[in-house]
Amino acid sequence: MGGMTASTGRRVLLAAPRGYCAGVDRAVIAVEKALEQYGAPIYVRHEIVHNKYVVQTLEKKGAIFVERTAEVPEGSIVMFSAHGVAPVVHEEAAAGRLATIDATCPLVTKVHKEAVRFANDDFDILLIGHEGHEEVIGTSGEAPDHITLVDGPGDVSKVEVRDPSKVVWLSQTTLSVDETMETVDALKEKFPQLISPPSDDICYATQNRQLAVKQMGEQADLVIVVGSRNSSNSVRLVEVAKLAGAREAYLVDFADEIDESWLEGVTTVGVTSGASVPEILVEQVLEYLTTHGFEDVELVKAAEESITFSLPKELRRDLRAEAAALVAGRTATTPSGE
Ligand code: 0K2
Ligand code: SF4
Repeated sequence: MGGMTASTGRRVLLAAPRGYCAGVDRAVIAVEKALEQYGAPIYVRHEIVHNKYVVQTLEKKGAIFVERTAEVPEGSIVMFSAHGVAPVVHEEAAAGRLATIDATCPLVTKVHKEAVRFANDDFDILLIGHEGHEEVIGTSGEAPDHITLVDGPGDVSKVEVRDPSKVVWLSQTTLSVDETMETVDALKEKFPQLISPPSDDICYATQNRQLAVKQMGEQADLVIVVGSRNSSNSVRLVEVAKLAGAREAYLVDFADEIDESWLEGVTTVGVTSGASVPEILVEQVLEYLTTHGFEDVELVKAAEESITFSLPKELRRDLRAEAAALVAGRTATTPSGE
């Protein structure tokens, strides 16, 4: 409360849950553990999670981020990001004599397995997701001949299938729940026999963060979402906040990106963060708001989360020895060193 001074009525609504999900926590710890166990450098194919601060911090500790497997020197250790990879990437790594650590979120792996199973049953799979997003590239790679990408309701009219009685939809894990349901409704209208995934593909963390920001958006004049531009789940939080009624919603990587003008005429500010965002970045935003007269913080709690995942199994092996053996194997079979 404002103490002796008159209350300005200015307040912050802080979303719960927000920030790290179980898959991100696991992936970030996996990079740190790999650096401790095997020493730098550890190569990571694609940003381990889509967050600038996380990537910069891990780079300082000796992680090297690359976009293509071919950029990783032979005999190195490479980690795959939380978003998952297509099977062909595992093949590339084996061909390049790389020891691999797979930090794909188990909930992404679950969608990969669904794709494989429906493809084996010869279904046409309509994968709802954002074109070009790393996760969608990985999932599609499991069954490229069976999967058609559907990027929102606008894509439905052009979707074609071989047999409308054998169609299933699957999705990226980090989509807007409401927009996905719109897409599904449109698909069902076109293909009445469309089958739904055996369990939710949009993960618990994505759903819960959207629930919280929805509640917040109903009450807030302004919503600040901490997260990076390329983070699908973070960008969705901005959209959901606006649809829920927030006058404005902005995405920031860091507190210093907040423009003072955003606060003009604002009494209630909502704050949340994407699933790839460390809490320290949220704390910095709250500090900024405190110094601008927003001292009262109320929690808007939409769900309780307790799920955790164990670390990638490869971290229990000696990967430097494996990488050395892979290179030795190559030397033995191709003595000319071509
Ligand atoms: O939301 P995105 O899928 O773009 O990814 P991140 O911001 O890295 O969040 C973690 C989710 C990773 C996989 O689902
Ligand atoms: Fe896994 Fe969901 Fe987190 Fe993605 S957002 S890493 S699917 S828990």
